[in-house]
Amino acid sequence: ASAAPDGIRVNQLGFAPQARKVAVLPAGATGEVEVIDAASGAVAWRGRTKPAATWKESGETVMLADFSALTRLGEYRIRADGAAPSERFVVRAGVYAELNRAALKAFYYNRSGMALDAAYAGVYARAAGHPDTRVLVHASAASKERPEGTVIASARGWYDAGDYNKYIVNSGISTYTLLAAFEHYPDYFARKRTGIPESANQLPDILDEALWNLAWMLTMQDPHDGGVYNKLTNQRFDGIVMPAGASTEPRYVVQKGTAATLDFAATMATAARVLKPYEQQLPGLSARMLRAAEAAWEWARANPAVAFRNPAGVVTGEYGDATFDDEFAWAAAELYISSGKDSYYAAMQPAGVSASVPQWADVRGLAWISLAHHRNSLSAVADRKLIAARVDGLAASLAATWRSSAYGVPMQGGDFVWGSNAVALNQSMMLLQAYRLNGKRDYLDAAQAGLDYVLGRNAAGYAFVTGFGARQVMHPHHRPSMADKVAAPVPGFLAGGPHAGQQDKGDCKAVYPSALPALSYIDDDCSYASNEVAINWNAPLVYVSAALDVLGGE
Ligand code: G3I
Ligand code: 9MR
Repeated sequence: ASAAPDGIRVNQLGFAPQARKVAVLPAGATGEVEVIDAASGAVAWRGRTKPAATWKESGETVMLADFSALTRLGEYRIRADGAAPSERFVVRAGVYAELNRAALKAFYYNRSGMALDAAYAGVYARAAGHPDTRVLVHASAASKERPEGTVIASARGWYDAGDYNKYIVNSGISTYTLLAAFEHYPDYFARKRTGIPESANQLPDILDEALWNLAWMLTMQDPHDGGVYNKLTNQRFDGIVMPAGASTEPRYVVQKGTAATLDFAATMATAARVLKPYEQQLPGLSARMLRAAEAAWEWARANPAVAFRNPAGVVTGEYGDATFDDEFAWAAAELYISSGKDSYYAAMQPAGVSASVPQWADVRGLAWISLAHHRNSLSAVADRKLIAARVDGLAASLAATWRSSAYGVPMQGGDFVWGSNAVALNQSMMLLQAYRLNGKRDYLDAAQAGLDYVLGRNAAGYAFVTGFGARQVMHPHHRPSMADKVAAPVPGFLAGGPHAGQQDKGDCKAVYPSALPALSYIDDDCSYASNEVAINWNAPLVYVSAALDVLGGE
């Protein structure tokens, strides 16, 4: 099935009964809309659209239909004269449970150094690649204790994306987001089994998954000084091969840096707190993580401005970031919460820290997420009013955009960057923090709109998660999906999404359908700038799908 370009757009999975439910209709449609039972054709809801408006991001003139009043469980389609009907969707509780399970399982499919057994991976079973048990210290990372060429073990971890390298900066925000999902919705994840080798143990699967990467992250810290290497990488990207078929040229740990070290500190401090109740299963680990976090913090204090640039000869992903105030704030906040030491709160200098939608290069929003979640148990130094004001302030501005958007989404202009679908979900994640604080219904509804957007209520008309929805992404830039000879891509991955910059034009022969931001997407595996997958894009999908399942009433 494929949504005609002039079709009615809707979240192709569906909605919880009490959720805000919105569809986008093309300008050619009449203002009369019907939601019909998909099987019987009976009319379940009838109403009118809002007036037409133009979304400059896609150049479309569209109308919104709000059918939230339809709460009866069922499977439906939306129709209107003058437009192709929508795809099918359902109304029921727990509507994102399978999506959430798959989004989390995607991390398993991207594990480095592990064979994926058919018992867990089905047709996506594969041999292990990149054991990383013998990795070289690169010239850029050499120290007295570890000169160039020193061999270290740095196994496990997730591949970053469609490539096979492992980057600390991007691992930090990704791992944190999974830990936060568990910290905020423990009951939801306590029961959730993703079908991984650890599913039979005493830990929730989401923690087992996070531990796979945390174990690797710990190896990326130089034990002699607390500094953390930016990445574990090939010199050049591997070809389009399965992990086991990848180049056997040496892999390196490359240059320590301030951003990587602080992201590590924040993530380890968070993990120390979240894993503390599992002392029996993980003896000593929580304390070890907190020590590692504090040692990283000390290194960053002594080396406060070491920006990362790819050293000569290394051309893989850079995740270069030269501003560190956000990483300092995030690390300080997590260390404060987990250690209870007021000095970290002071070091955060919270009055000078704004809130923004998180992404790999800007992590200050993560500090506010954690402070808001823990606000009732913080020590006296914490300014609770400030915490609430920061979280609400960001949500209010996102909700204002959502309210005035022709598409009814918080996404706009500058949000269509590389990985824009994750911008939508990180916006939702921040809106949800404000909703959890003050219960303002608009924030929940705007957060729902962000998930609706990636699941089909978008200009490209795709449900952007592999394996889900009626109009699916089939060709992500993901080496296993490209090389495995299975027609369907590995499921549960969020495609990067429309990217106004179209920064793969030189390499990708496929043609972008439009120069407009919201249409700058190609479902072709050559399009790494619009159709790659990445751990930092999947993590907010895990968070938001869980939160909306829980808050919508599973
Ligand atoms: O910071 C500049 C800004 O000053 C400028 O105005 C703007 C206009 O183009 O660009 C900004 O830089 C962008 C940067 O991200 C920071 O947002 C670059 O153009 C853009 O190319 C860059 O994209 C990153 C991309 O790697 C290329 O480096 C993506 O955020 C990042 O998600 C992506 O990550 C890759 C890894 O490197 C390798 N593994 C796969 C992964 C996903 O594609
Ligand atoms: O596969 C690489 C992808 O993971 C990166 O995000 C992207 C940008 O750094 O680069 C991809 O590799 C391409 C390389 O940059 C240029 N030659 C084609 C490669 C894709 O096959």
